[in-house]
Amino acid sequence: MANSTVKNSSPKRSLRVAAGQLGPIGKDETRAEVIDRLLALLDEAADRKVELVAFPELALTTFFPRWYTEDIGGHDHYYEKEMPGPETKRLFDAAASYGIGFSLGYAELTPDGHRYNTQILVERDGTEVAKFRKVHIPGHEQDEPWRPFQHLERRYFEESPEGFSVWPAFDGLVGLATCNDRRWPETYREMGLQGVELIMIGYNTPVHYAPDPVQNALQGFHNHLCMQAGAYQNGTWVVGVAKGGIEEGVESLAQSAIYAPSGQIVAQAISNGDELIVADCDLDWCNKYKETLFDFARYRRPEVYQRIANQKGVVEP
Ligand code: ING
Repeated sequence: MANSTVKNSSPKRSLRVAAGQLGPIGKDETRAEVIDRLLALLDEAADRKVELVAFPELALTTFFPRWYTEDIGGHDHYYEKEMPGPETKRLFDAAASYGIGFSLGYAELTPDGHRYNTQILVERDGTEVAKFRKVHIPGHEQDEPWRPFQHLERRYFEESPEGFSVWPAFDGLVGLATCNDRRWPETYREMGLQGVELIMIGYNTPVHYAPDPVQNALQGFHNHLCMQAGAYQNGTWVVGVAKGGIEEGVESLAQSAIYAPSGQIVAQAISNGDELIVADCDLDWCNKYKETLFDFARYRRPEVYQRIANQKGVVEP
């Protein structure tokens, strides 16, 4: 009788992924200074043989929606008119020379005058995979002087008309979401229904939540709660990457983390500053959930979920 057991170890699709967390970016910090910080994280990623680095939301500038301007164009100097542009090209060139892919959040001003909170996804060979525009825009549209600081994203960014996509890249299926998107279960399920295996989510999250300050102490809990649930309920890896620390007087949540399809946290930042956290993500691990508990084709009941897609607000019985 054969005494050698043949392990059915088909080669794992293991991807070494990092979150490139940033500390505060001052309102007068130049893009060149910020790019130097991103390059330092990229250098460390190369040393650690990382293949894909997720950078935060609005990673090139300070979080300018905290200040009201009468003129909507008052913050236009914080937007990118092209990506890569003259200042960001250094980052793209360095990443391509290392063979490292990355996602990068920035404020986008399109040639026809649209303003989006955007992320770009770049493959290891330097080619652009996709651009994603933030879907759920939190905060308010007008100056609200009662607040210690503003959260005027709804003044300075339009909602994405495109929604959530998933792209074949990095030997798997990859998706993007931005900050407030991570709080909505629809975000993950829209990508889960496209087979997503890795979602990268950049965020800038003030600790103080003016409409209900009781939530301040729960920001870290809510941060992990959303992404652990999203990962588990859709059998996908999730990378949450912060711009944290006290930025222009506003304390922002750090606690970047990498979440397995089980919902477990497999890597977590310990600082509020520039910090690289790394995890080896076995993309085939997703199937332990996609092919069992969350076998959507077998168990989902869209015929009784019609409200989720077709109804915006609450309609009481
Ligand atoms: N920021 C915040 C976020 O959703 C916010 C807005 C802050 C919501 C605090 C709730 C509590 O993380 C962005 N940029 O969406």
